[in-house]
Order: sequence, then structure tokens, then C-alpha cells
Amino acid sequence: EPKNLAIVGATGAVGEEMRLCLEQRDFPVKSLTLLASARSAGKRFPFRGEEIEVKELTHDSFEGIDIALFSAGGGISKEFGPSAAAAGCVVIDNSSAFRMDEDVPLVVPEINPDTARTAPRGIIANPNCSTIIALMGLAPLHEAFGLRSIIASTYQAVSGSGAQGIVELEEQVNAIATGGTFEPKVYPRQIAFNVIPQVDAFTDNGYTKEELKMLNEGRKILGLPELKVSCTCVRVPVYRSHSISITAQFERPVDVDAARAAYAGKAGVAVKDDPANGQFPVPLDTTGQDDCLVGRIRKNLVFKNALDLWVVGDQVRKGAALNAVQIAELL
Ligand code: A2P
Ligand code: 11C
Repeated sequence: EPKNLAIVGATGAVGEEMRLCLEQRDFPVKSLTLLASARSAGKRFPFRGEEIEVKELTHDSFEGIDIALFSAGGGISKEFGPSAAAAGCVVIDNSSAFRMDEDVPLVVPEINPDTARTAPRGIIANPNCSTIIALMGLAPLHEAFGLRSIIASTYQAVSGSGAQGIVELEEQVNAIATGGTFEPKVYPRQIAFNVIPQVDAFTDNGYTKEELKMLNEGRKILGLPELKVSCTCVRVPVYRSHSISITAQFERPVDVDAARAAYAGKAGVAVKDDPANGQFPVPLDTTGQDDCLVGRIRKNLVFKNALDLWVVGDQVRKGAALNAVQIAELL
């Protein structure tokens, strides 16, 4: 039966996409409550031919709500997620606040849907965007050959940093084109016409938090506690869709044709891999799309039983909003 839904962070890049996904997928919505900071209260957004006014998020926002989709940053999730769950609604949280908690399921519906069934704290976590996209490319290969280790580099779009990331790239490109000046705000260096090998904060071992998410979240989602992952995360001047270059090593011997065949019939992922005819996925191919694309599948020349591949996906959609709405559909 139709549900009362709330989106926390409804004015953000992911929050807006959540609203679009609910509408496009015809999710059975009884009512939709849009929540954001006091700055946004009174703004209006269309939903199914009506206008919904944004309300300020407070601890009392969740009376009568069945499902709350959170995407307003980890701090907001930590502060308001538990009060939402206490009010009786299921929280689907897009932040990293609860992902690694043992009693919080971390769900990619195409990969581990069963784990969404029990959420003791009323909170289900949506994984990191690069991790979701990488695993959409790897899960069929894991099924075919048994995954052992991953070495990956990401090429992450600025919309991963939210609405301000998009504004920063646009402003810098315009300033450079017109001879103006600018100060980097969101990123540590100029992002226009540049690439930056830092996504999220550095940790003590020299890896960034984003790089460690691929390791920790990947192990949890695939149920492979021994999985080895080494990752370098890079911000690139692309508006939307993350790309990931992956070298994956498997338990069993691999074969490129068998690898391509492993994606047949798999939901949410497709192969675009015919380099001789110029066919490989680029971020513009997946922008605004639900499916992740895999290409450049090769037998790795260094490691035994290993493949190289290139996976691309819209991180605002499959990497965030769509995956969260798919979790809501599982419920
Ligand atoms: P607001 O637009 O009112 O600041 P993004 O990731 O694209 O930057 O979006 C962040 C989202 O989180 C926005 O919807 C933003 O709302 C929301 N947000 C930020 N701070 C708060 C807060 N203190 N209370 C509620 N929502 C917040
Ligand atoms: C980015 N992936 O592109 C990040 C944003 O843990 O989900 C999301 C961080 C997260 O900057």
C-alpha cells in the first residue's frame, strides 16, 4: 500500500534526484515531505503535477512518515537518523555515518537484497557511490570466477561533492574562458582543466577515506571479509558519472568471452565493449541513466587469473538516489 515518504536534503544534488526517481519509477507514494535546512524552507519543487514546499528539518519532522531517505551529509544523519527511526520510520541513509555498523545493512539491491530484510535499528545504509558502481561491474564476474582482490583507480565527477561541486567547476571554467579570477573553495586545487588525486580526507595510512570505503564497504556488501582492495580516488572535471579502472584477480581461470557473457541477464549493468569499432563506455553515456556500463575487458598481463575492466555509472543515480529508492522498493 502507498507510503508516506520524506527526503532529508531535498534541495541537494542527490535529494533532487531521489524525488525524480520516485516519480519516474511510479513509487507508491501516499505523501512526500521535503526537508532541508532553514535556508531552504519555503522553496517549492514539482512532484507528480503538484508543488511541494520544503520544510525545515527538525526532530519532530518524522511523525507519520514510513520511509525517510537521508542525503544531507553524515552529520545530519547522525543527529536526525536515530530520531527518525525512533518515530517509527525506516531510514535509508546515503551518508557514510552508519555503513560499517554491524547492525546496519549495507545494500545494493542487485547484489545483496536479502540483507535489507532485518534492520534492527530501523536504519539501512546506501553504499558509497564509487563502491556501488565498481561492484555493479564486479558482481557478475565474482559469480563467474570468484573474486579475490581489486586494484582500482576512480575518475569521480564533481556532482559527487553535491551541488557546490557542480557550481565550482562551472565557475572556474567560465572564469578561465573570460580571463577572470577565482579561489578554489570545494576542492584543494583548481578542478577545471585539472585532476585532483584526493577525494574526501586523508587518513593515517596515506589513503583517503573514500579509498578505504571501497575496501571496507566492498567486503561487507559481497560478504568477503578477506577481499583485498587497493584504490586511488581521483576527482576529474566531469559533471556527472564516475568511471573506475579496475584490475581484479579471481580464484578461477578467467576468459574474456566468458567475462562478457557473465553480464547476460544481469539487472542494472550492461556491456559496451567493442573497442575495434570505438565502443566503450564514457561518463556522458551513463549520465541520467540507470544502468552501469562495462567495457575494455582484457586479460591482465601481470597477474594470474586477472582481468582489467572499465566501469562507468551515474553516481547521482545508481551511486546514490536510484539505489536508495530501489532499497525502498525492497521494503
Ligand atoms: P540546504 O539546501 O537547505 O542547505 P548537497 O549534497 O547537494 O550539497 O546537498 C546537501 C543537502 O543537505 C541540501 O538539501 C541541504 O539543504 C541539506 N542540508 C545541509 N545542512 C542542513 C541542515 N542543517 N539541516 C537540514 N538539511 C541540511
Ligand atoms: C564523492 N563519493 O564523489 C563521494 C561523495 O561516502 O558516499 C559521497 C561520499 C560517500 O565525492
